[in-house]
Amino acid sequence: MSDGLRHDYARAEVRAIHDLPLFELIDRARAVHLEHHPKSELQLCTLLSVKTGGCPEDCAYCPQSAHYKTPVDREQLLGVDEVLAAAKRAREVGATRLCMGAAWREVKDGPAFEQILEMVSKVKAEGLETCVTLGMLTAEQAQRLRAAGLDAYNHNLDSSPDFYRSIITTRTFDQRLETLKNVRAAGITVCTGGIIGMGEGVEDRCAMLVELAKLDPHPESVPINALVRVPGTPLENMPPVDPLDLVRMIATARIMMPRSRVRLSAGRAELSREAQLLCMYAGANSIFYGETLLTTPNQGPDADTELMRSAGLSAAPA
Ligand code: SAM
Ligand code: DTB
Ligand code: SF4
Repeated sequence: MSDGLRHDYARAEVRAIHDLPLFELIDRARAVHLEHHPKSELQLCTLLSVKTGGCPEDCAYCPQSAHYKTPVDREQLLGVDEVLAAAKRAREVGATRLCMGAAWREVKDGPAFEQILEMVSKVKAEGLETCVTLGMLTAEQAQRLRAAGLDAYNHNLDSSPDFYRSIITTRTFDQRLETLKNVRAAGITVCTGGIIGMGEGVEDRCAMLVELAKLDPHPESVPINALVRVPGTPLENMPPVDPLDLVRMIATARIMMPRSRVRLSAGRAELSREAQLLCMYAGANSIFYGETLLTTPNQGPDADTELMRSAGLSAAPA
């Protein structure tokens, strides 16, 4: 309880919150939200894939896995200048954080990692918060990222420990927790969440939230993704996520992790404006902002500016 918040939720207790009558759930989540966060602010984070495709992992949802034939081609690590140009564009359209992703299983020491460190320090110098997601990380690598100016590290638990095994076989749930431990120990803020719509049950969704809330302190950011169904991946034919399932997940996460930023993440392009706003009313106060996520389309900045204007939301300061 180092943060004075609860880390010992039982799955049944979470299920009871999750399954409340919808308005009651939203009322509770909104009350928690208003107690801990400004009521009309949205954090705008831009994603950039700095190393795309050809990943050795077999994550069943992922278009970048080398195990599946998808529309995503393998690309080299971007140069520092290309990344800086993208960072400036992101800042100009209003983003406060740049999250750079690499389709790696893990970070390997060597020239590519040195280049990532340079990207981090230069993006930071542009006045943006920096986040990277590079796969597994050792304690030493985490410390080097911190020294380069890294603010946040994204590494998702993805699903419940049980369901995880049916989605990824090439690394374990415990290895994910180990990476998060290294990130926390280095003094980098933790960004970790998961995906719904992969065929998991509500019990799995609740079990994932239990695991996220066990982290002490709670993760600073909790991305909740709806599966983006990409042709060629094993999950391409999953039914679409019911937007109200997303609202329930976000509201439950908000109640369990009151101080965390809950991010309405992938899958937003398929949501109506009203569904997005309901997610935000229920506790989401961060979005991925930009034309693309890592490899798939996102609702662009113009639509987001319009959405924020219509609801009277403002961009959260860095
Ligand atoms: N390779 C690194 C890793 O897996 O840790 C970093 C990049 S990986 C693409 C980051 C996260 O994106 C995954 O953990 C997953 O939660 C999310 N993601 C990937 N493909 C997705 C999809 N099709 N729909 C929703 N979320 C997805
Ligand atoms: C997260 O939770 N979602 C982002 C980010 N963290 C790295 C990635 C979403 C990827 C969606 C599929 C794609 O565009 O490749
Ligand atoms: Fe690789 Fe990350 Fe995609 Fe898994 S989610 S296949 S580790 S890029």
